[in-house]
Amino acid sequence: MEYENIRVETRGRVALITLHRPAQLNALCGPLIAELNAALDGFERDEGIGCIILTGSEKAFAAGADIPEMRDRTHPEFFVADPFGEWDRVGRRRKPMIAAVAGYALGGGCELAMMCDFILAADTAKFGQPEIKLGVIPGAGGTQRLTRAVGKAKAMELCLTGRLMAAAEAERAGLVARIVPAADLLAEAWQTAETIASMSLPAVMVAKDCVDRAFETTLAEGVRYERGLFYGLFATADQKEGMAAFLEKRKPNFEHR
Ligand code: CO8
Repeated sequence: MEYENIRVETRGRVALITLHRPAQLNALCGPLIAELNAALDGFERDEGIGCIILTGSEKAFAAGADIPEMRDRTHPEFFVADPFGEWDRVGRRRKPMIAAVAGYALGGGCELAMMCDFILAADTAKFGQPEIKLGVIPGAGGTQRLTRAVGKAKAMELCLTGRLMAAAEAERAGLVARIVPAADLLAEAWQTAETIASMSLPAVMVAKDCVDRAFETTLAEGVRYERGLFYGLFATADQKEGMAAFLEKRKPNFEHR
């Protein structure tokens, strides 16, 4: 399928989606989000794909939602069209998604990165929720996901001042999993994604589901949830294969990957 606002590539069991609106620093317009969801729908259906990388350009992962597109919207238009419904779909994917972020990840760009399962950041990455400078607030989950990631003090400061946060601070605060030199970002992302895609896909999806559950529930409920799914994995051939391979000192040959 031909896309206008994204580029798509697959290598083995890994898919790479590159946001591609260079003249607008990958500003996230409605058609881009629709194309992103169309690509993700395909990769979710494709049994040959085990992990997805989402990236932007060297200068910008994404500089936010598209401001000219939003500027003249009215309340009833937003209410009826509910553009955030499409954004939410990005964050509800069941296969693992890595955000590989270089340059600006601002506003909706930061929110999109946080919808992924974790963020690998180039040392050039800059994160922020500058919507306050436009007279609005984050609208695609930023006040919630950023607060869960970095805690109230820093989230509040970023949302109230619009200050940008460099990669090192973002890593210290727990927003990003790891920082790598900008020149190595994509290679690191491919390698990490290949590692994940080489595992048993049901186990990967269950692990993702359980970690996400930690944000939705109490500790006791979350542990109970994890326990049920842990026992459930013993119904898979991949559990038998994984443990047999360890004991036979060989690499596992998972059925579902
Ligand atoms: N939307 C549309 N175009 C943009 C955006 C954007 N968010 N950001 C940058 N651009 C465009 C600029 O207008 C400019 O275009 P042109 O050359 O035609 O004037 C081009 O990209 C290059 O930008 P700059 O010249 O400004 O580049 P600089 O290197 O000087 O600055 C910055 C880079 C700091 C990233 C700067 O562009 C900037 O501050 N951008 C806006 C950042 C921002 O405020 N983001 C938040 C947007 S609101 C939001 O994300 C709410 C999310 C809720 C989801 C809504 C769903 C409907």
